[in-house]
Amino acid sequence: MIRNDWTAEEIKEIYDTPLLELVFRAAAIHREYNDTGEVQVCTLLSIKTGGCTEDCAYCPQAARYNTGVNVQALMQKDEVLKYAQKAKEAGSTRFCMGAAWREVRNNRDFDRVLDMVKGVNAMGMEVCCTLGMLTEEQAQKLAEAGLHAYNHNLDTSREHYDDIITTRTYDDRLQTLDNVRKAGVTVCCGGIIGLGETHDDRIGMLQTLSNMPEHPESVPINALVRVAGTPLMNNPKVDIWDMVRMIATARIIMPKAMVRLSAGRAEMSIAEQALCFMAGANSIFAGDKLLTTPNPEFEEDNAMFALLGLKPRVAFKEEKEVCAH
Ligand code: SAM
Ligand code: DTB
Ligand code: SF4
Repeated sequence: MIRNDWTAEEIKEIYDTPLLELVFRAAAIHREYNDTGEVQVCTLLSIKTGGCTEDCAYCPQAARYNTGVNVQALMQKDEVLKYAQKAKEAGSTRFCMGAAWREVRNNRDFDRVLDMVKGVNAMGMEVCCTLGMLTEEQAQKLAEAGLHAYNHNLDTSREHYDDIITTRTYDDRLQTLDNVRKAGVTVCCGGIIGLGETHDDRIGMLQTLSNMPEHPESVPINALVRVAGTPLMNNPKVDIWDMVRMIATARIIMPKAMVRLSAGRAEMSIAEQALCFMAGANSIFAGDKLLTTPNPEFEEDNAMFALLGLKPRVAFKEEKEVCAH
């Protein structure tokens, strides 16, 4: 049963379950709702990098921190499509384009992004974008261009949010997510752990996600990648058990969502990642770079899939199943 009325107490009880029991429960629910043998492989591309006006304390692309990220203007469409083709050939079924923007503006850059979306969609991949805040009209234009998903993370709880970002509000984020929904684009929304949040903050974020009128189809769980020059560079490394708890809890309360083991894999062993898959994660980002930070090599991930007997998930699986019925 899919629920949208989880209380914080209920989520806390799940999150605090003894670890092996929690993993067992999450694995059982995962098996009931999803094909546990498959993991979706996605590729990220930073189409506009660095120089961002915002002050997100974790982010290497904020102009105000000295992180050594090279500023790069919006890429050309043809170049982006070449990357998308390579990603497809390497087995990715979802291609996500990220821009270091506060928000989308109605200008030629946006028109170029719409062309990129059309191009990637025509290649038969699920196309996703993460471009900052969006109006309903902009979301509609992206939908018309063939956008499958829009990523916009809550990042943390409402209570902890102001310690991480001051240049836009939690409600701004929820408004963008609402605009995406209204345009009929699927929602990709999750957060980051390791920002100095409490366990209750994590539970609060999961509650906001799971109590949306419709669960996000995709929930990325990121472990903070600590980048020199950002205010959070000296935060402690995320404990793998916290990552496992987060993934398992997300899986139990949002059984059908794609739970994505997102940033942080470069610092995880295969055994640790296997625990995350056991706990219900069913997607990764492949390729040696996320947006600006390192990610495991393609060959390493191939070897991991072979070792664990995982197979990559096909594109548009949900839609195909609906059509078949
Ligand atoms: N500028 C747009 C925005 O903020 O919505 C899109 C790109 S932004 C880089 C996308 C997401 O990447 C952020 O919301 C955050 O969750 C994640 N992210 C950024 N830096 C990260 C880091 N150092 N570690 C983990 N996740 C990070
Ligand atoms: C998400 O939740 N994680 C991805 C994707 N959505 C856009 C981004 C992770 C970025 C990590 C830092 C970097 O590489 O710049
Ligand atoms: Fe800019 Fe997005 Fe980074 Fe925040 S997370 S600084 S909005 S690129």
